[in-house]
This record gives sequence, C-alpha cells and structure tokens, in this order.
Amino acid sequence: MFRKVLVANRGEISVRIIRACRELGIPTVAVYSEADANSLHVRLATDAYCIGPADSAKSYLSIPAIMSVAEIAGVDAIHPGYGFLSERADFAEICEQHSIKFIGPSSTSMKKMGDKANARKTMIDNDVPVIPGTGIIHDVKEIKKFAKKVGYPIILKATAGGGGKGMRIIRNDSEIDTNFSLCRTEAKKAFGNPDVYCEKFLEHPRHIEVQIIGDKYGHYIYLGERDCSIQRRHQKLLEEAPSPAIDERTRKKMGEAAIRAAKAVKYEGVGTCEFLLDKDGKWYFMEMNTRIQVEHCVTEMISQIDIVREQIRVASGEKLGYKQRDIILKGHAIECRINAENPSKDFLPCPGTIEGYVQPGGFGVRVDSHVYPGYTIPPYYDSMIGKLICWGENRNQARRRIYQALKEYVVIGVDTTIPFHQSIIEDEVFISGKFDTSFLEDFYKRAIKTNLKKKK
Ligand code: MV4
Repeated sequence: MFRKVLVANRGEISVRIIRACRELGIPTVAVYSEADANSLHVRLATDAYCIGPADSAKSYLSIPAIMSVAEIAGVDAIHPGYGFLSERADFAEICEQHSIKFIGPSSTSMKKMGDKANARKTMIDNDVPVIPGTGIIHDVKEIKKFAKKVGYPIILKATAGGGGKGMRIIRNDSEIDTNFSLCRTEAKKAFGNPDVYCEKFLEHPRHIEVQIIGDKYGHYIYLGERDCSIQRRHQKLLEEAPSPAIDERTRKKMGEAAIRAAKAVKYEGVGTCEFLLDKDGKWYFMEMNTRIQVEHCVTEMISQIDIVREQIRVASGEKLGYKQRDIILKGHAIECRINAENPSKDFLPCPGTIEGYVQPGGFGVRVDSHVYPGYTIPPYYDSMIGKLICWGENRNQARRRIYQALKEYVVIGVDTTIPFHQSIIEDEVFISGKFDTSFLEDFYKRAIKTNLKKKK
C-alpha cells in the first residue's frame, strides 16, 4: 500500500479522498491555494502545503507546484480527484516519469479514450455499440455524403473534446460549411486540435453511465448504471441509481459492454462509460470518463462498495476485492448537488460566508461536503458546496427521504439550489421517471404553465 498520498484537489472530493486514506491508514498531503487556507481538507490531511494564489492556473493546475510538494513531502502517489488535473494525460505521464503513482489509469489508456474518433473505432472493434458516425472529416463533401446516408440532424464533434464541449448540430445542407469551419476553429482554440468527426444526432436521449473498476491483473467489475439526464448546460444537477429506464437484462448488457470498452484500452482503476439511450431503448457508447466522478456516491449507496477505497487499493497494485457475483445492487439512491447559486438569476454563483449551517441526517442520508458554519465560499472555483445523497428500499422511498432531508438542510448567508431541488423532487414528470436530457427545459415550461393556471 502507498506510504503517503498527495491529494491534488480541493473541496468535497479532497475531503472524500482524505477520509478514504485515513481509513486505509495512509497519511495524506493536502495542497491548497491562498484562497483555501480555511478549507476542511487542509484540516483533515496529515500535512498541508500552500501551492500558490487563488487563480487555479497558478495553484491547483500548476504541475510544477504540485510536483514540488510531492517531492518535498515524499509522497509515492497523487490522487487528482475530479476536474483540475484529473484527465490530463500529460500530468499522468509526468507522474509516471517521476515514479509517483497517478491514482487513475495509465497515460496511454487516457490518451486512447481522450481521442474520441479513435475511441469510437476501438468500440466498433470490440462490439460496443456506437451511434452511426464517421472518422475524422477532411472535406465538407464527406459531411454531405454522411448526411445523405443517415439523414438530418447530424452532429459535428471535436475529437479532442468531450463533456459537451466542441459540438455543433447540423440540421440541413446549408449549415454544413459554416459549422465545419467554426467547429474546427473552436476545437483548435479549446483543445489545440482542429480535428472533428460526425455522428447522427439523437434527439432527447437519456444520459446513462456505467461505473467500472479494473485492477492491473485484468480483473474487471461493473457496478450498474447511474441516470444523469437532469442536466443544465452539461452540468449535472441531480443523479440517481439505478436508472428508472434500465431493466436487469439491459443493465447486464451495458455493464458487459463497459467492461469490453475498458479492457480494450487496458484500463486500470475506476472509470465510467457514458451511454445515450434513445426512445426505442437502443443505447450507444459516447465517451469514457477516466476519473472518479462527482456522482459516484449514488453507486456506493446501492452497491455498498467504497469506490474511492477500491480505487486507491487497485492503484497500489492490490487485487480487486470483489468479483462480479459479489456485486448486489439493492434499493435506490438519489443525489442532489447543492450549489451556492441562485436558480432564479440564471444560476448566478453566490459566494460568501455561510452564517448558519445545519446538515440533515438519519438513516439512509449522506452529506459529502467541505463546508461548515462560518466558512467563506471563495468566488474562484466551482460553486458546489456539497452533495446530499439519500438511499431508499425503492425509488419512491429515496425520493421521499431526500425531500425531507432537503427541507432539513439549512444554509444561511448564501443562496443555494436546495429549494430548486425540492421542486424537482416533487415534480410529476420526475416522479414518473419518464424523462430525458430535455427534462430541465420542459420543467421550466411546465412551471410557467402552472403559474398561469394559479393566477386564473
Ligand atoms: C450527442 C447527443 C446526441 N447525438 N451525440 C453531450 C455531452 C457529450 N458527452 C455527448 N453529448 C451529446 N452527444 C449524438 N450523436 C446529445 C448529447 C447531449 C447530451 C448528452 C448527455 C447529457 C446531456 C446532453 C445534453 C445535450 C446534448
């Protein structure tokens, strides 16, 4: 097992990782920016080092600053958490060159999944369904030909993109030229690579993702799926497991496909295969997230497996602690991301001091957070102040439990998304479980209609 782990992150995920290390008996090193001196992760870690100013480019994203601390503190592993350096193959490579274990996949696996056109090809070769699409586009004529074959709409995607960045929908012939040139320019600017490819565009899909874990001995397990369809501008608001749209047979098929995807790139560690599910129940691989994700907790609640602990164990070279037959998914879990934002001001971030704070609790209630009464939320980073996760024997029980927990949750001094989550939880379409990635737009439209009715 590791001697000492550096946690190259901040906020709730650094707290989550430090807790897992403490349980494993591993000392931890926190890094923090000048704006985070009072953060909980600094208190909970064995040691803490300031790595620079508030600006994350000069602190949490500074590879020299982090590698210097790694050397001075004498760590043998770095956990990148999510965001920041977590999906930077160049960082994983630097760690490899310095004999420091990057707690995540190898830089080679990361690069193979990071190139989306290449990943599509790998999936096709391994019987993982993908949306009809093309390789890298060299000429607009290829786009026209593809559109003729599959019909409009189609979508252009940057091969170096992902997570919704660098995409353009094309709805007719006249939109090809400008979209091709704009997409390439944007891709070059955002990712340093102008290459784009084409796919048939699926309207109103559900976003389903499968959690997998692999060890360095080629053993893999899947922990079922999460439904992440409730998003706003590619930012998830609420996630649940299992998905109300997936039956036992599909779960197994998707899980096995996710493992084939991981095996194809010799993937080690925890990862997530993202799929889109269409109206007819057909599903397709989209991309693989090569990090621990914000929403991993809903899977932990239904599988009773500590995913971060397992991630650290397999990274250190230990064997996966479970076989597929050990994995028994039980009940239902829902997670609400609590952000210091105002939904009625277009989700405007609301940094500031938390004057009063009371967390909910009780059976099946979990809060993962780094904040406390008197904590000041800095304006420089993500506005998530915590996650509320509730488990129930079934979806309705989980829903009722999280509704009560949201009511108990008191945050005074800043605006939060807590009331907004309450209205989602009691929304009739959410209750029905029949929704897709357009949920939020439809939710607003319904809210306007309901208000008009009330005024009458
Ligand atoms: C798509 C799609 C429809 N058709 N690809 C957005 C995030 C990125 N991982 C993939 N994304 C999409 N790719 C095809 N061929 C629709 C989306 C999409 C989406 C996907 C998941 C969750 C929310 C979304 C919101 C808008 C678009």
